[in-house]
Amino acid sequence: MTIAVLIPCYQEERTIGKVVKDFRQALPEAKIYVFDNNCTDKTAQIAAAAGAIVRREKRQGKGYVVASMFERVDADVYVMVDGDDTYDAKSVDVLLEPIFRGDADITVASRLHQFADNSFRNFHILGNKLVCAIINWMFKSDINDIFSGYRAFTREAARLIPITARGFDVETELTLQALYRGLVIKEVEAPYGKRPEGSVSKLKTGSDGVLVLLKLFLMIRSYKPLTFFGGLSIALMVMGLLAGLRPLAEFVTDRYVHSVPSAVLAASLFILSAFSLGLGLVLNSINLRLLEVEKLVCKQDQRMREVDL
Ligand SMILES: Nc1nc2c(ncn2[C@@H]2O[C@H](COP(=O)(O)OP(=O)(O)O)[C@@H](O)[C@H]2O)c(=O)[nH]1
Ligand SMILES: [Mg+2]
Repeated sequence: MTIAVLIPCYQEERTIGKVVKDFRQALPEAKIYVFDNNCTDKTAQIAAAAGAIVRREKRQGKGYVVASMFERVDADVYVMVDGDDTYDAKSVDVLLEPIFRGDADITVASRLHQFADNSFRNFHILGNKLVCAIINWMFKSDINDIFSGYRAFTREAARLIPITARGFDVETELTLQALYRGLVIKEVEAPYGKRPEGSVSKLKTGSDGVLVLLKLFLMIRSYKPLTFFGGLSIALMVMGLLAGLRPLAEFVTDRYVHSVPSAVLAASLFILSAFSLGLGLVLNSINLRLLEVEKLVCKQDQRMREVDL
């Protein structure tokens, strides 16, 4: 069983040496890859000196880095972790256990149980809870920490998930894509520290928060179209009913509709509502068919590889 530790890095010279050393100690049999995302500091040199294999990704952004890590590194199990020394290398056994036992395809180290005083910045816990609540409601899942950067994947899970995120919306995408494909995600608890003095987080609360919400919105629209357009349809129908109350009452009492504009508005809203429901149904069946095709392709792919072996 080969294990690869993947560390996406942007300007982490202060901590990367220790992270590589800690993981070499915790997982002596693993290969450690540091992905240098156009660092202008000494991250790459320090990582190489500490014994990591350094690869470069020139497109700037964590999403690009994660996609390229899965494409360019081959292993049975992948461990992904930040280069900022906030995650505990010794917890890697706990993280890998459900994967080795065959209980999970992806494991996530949840940071919300054991963390230092200023591990999290304002709004980050709130944003995390909000996004988790939406996803758990949509997929009937039980995710508590969606933005954790400390994760493990089986080779199959990594192969099944196409990553289109460019930046810090990658964790949201990884989770949603996995849930959509029926992969099993298990959370384990691990301590979360704070960045040492002089080391700065690359996450920008405002713009990255908007990016995550946008990603969530776009993914719900494409992956749960019946919920999305069905919800929209219900909202339009309720508005149509409200607009139609007066014309309807007039018709019942006078056998004639005086408030024509309201009647026209109500009729238009009902048409839009039906249109939205139709769109949801069509997209939903296209999605189901696509999922079947994907499964068939995967099966074929697996058979070909077995023949090769
Ligand atoms: N911002 C940013 N981070 C990157 C990039 N490429 C890799 N990273 C790494 O992604 C990891 C997570 O970023 P970090 O700033 O720690 O985010 P936080 O853990 O949410 O504070 C770190 O190891 C970064 O070095 C990039 O292009 N931009
Ligand atoms: Mg970090």
